[in-house]
Amino acid sequence: MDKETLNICIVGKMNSGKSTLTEAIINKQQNIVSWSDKSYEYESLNNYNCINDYPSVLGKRMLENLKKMDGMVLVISLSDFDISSFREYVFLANQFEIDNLVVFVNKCDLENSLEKKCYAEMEIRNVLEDCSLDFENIPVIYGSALKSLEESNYVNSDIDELVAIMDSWKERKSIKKIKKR
Ligand SMILES: Nc1nc2c(ncn2[C@@H]2O[C@H](COP(=O)(O)OP(=O)(O)OP(=O)(O)O)[C@@H](O)[C@H]2O)c(=O)[nH]1
Ligand SMILES: [Mg+2]
Repeated sequence: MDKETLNICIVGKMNSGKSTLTEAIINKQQNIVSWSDKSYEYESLNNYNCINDYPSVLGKRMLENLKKMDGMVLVISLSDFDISSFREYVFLANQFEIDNLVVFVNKCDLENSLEKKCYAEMEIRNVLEDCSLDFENIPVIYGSALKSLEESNYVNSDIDELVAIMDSWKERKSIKKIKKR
């Protein structure tokens, strides 16, 4: 079966670690097909994934670009946790009907208390529920993009888990309809 090309955007508040996470994902790939400024395509087991490292403030062109996205990685930092900006990105995912979603809670190397993680999880699920998303089934991963990059012996199952989730995604149906027209 032919592999599909999936467009995936990495979004989140300024400094949440989007670019570091993008680098950590790409660092794990054997088959990089192409790259340009802020955009990298690699061949995975099931797909061709084109990862787009978005800026925190989305201008008109970036918003327009969301129409082409099959999936979204929502990055939120645990150390300076800001649920209100997170809500804005979830709102965009909903508005643009991006149904392949994963939340990456970053900077867990700086803030690792179970209490803080439980609080973050509750807040995140509340926002997903408020936006009428399938809030119970959207994966929430806790990790550290920087650790993954810096420490080669760091057991970075967080990034592996993220990569595996993206590889399980399929092209979104609403896009397929547009492409077939
Ligand atoms: N401690 C720690 N620092 C991190 C982690 N990920 C990123 N950082 C740091 O956070 C800062 C911002 O990281 P970036 O990856 O540039 O964040 P960004 O979201 O791309 O930032 P903008 O593009 O400016 O919005 C940098 O100093 C990174 O080294 C992490 O997991 N842990
Ligand atoms: Mg960046």
